[in-house]
Amino acid sequence: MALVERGMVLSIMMVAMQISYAAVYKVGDSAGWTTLGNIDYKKWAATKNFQLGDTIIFEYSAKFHNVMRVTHAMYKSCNASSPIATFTTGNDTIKITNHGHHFFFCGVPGHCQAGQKVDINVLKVSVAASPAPSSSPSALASPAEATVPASNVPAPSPSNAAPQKFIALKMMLAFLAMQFLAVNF
Ligand SMILES: *[C@@H]1O[C@H](CO)[C@@H](O)[C@H](O)[C@H]1NC(C)=O
Ligand SMILES: *[C@@H]1O[C@H](CO)[C@@H](O)[C@H](O)[C@H]1NC(C)=O
Ligand SMILES: [Cu+2]
Repeated sequence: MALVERGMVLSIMMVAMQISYAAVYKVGDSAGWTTLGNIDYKKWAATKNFQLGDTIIFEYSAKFHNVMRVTHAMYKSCNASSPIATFTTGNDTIKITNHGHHFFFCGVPGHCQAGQKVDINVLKVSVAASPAPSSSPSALASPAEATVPASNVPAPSPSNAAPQKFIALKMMLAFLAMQFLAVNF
């Protein structure tokens, strides 16, 4: 009985911890990946706290758009001549597995210039998970990162609340499971 219980708690804990770090973000939220409506993708990204393991979804009409992952230089100049990767399904799911900047734009002529571009930046220090270590050397901005205006960060929008809350719940669950184990072992 106790063994079954322990096993159950352990598996709940493992699932909870695994899911804690995997949020799914649809670029542009309900608007998706488009040139219509002047979506501010910079603003959209600024309200998110991207983590390793998160998934980014680009949803769009494949007739009119695409997704290219590019270098910072290409991103800045909207130069689509040699992308790192190109996605064209109209429902492109990209899992983030590295820290730092991930630059994307639409490679259809004129679209990047019109603002269909987004910088997914995965910070080394998680804002949500660990409030403390801001003095670690690895957290210092590199010259490339320093060019991104840090002041241009608006208050979190309601669209940000859902995944954050979800993550908090999962972490709480993991914490409770740990407490339970500590008492029962
Ligand atoms: C785009 O990038 C390529 C390769 O990096 C370069 O040869 C080309 O001149 C660039 N085009 C523009 C318009 O800057
Ligand atoms: C896009 O793919 C995701 C899974 O990767 C799926 O949940 C979603 O329904 C798809 N959307 C469309 C419009 O096909
Ligand atoms: Cu486009």
